[in-house]
Amino acid sequence: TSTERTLILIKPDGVRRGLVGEILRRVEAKGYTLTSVELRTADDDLLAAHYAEHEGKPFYAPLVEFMGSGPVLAAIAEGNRVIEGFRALAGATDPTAALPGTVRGDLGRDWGLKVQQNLVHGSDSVESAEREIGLWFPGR
Ligand code: DAT
Ligand code: MG
Repeated sequence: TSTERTLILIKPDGVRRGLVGEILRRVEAKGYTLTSVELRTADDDLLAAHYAEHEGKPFYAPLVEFMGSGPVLAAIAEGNRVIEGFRALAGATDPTAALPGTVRGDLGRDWGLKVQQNLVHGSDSVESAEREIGLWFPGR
């Protein structure tokens, strides 16, 4: 079977702007199942582990600061090829480049250099999904 799990985060900009319902609606409409959902403000240790692959990059510090600036909605979604499928729903990393029809393309604002304010995170591989789920939802 190709049923997979992925970690979805609705970032602080999405929560602040009241887009939780709209984004989760799209995930469910696609046919994915939400198996865990939690709203929380992440601490620096969690964010450092989550974004370890980006440590040392110029956008790392502002990214971690932004991600800890308010509550995020963390969710586990399950479904057929959900890792690739959620990233397709999310759209390109830069909201300016993200296509219409995607979360970032339809709802993302152009914040100039603040590419980190792109509403959502989705795991990019089976390995990163399991690693990230272990960080955000220990034991699940
Ligand atoms: P994605 O979230 O599409 O998987 P990523 O893993 O490469 O993108 O980067 C993680 C986050 O870091 C991304 O959602 C926004 C931020 N980011 C990435 N590239 C950036 C850049 N060039 N400038 C500013 N922020 C960036
Ligand atoms: Mg990524």
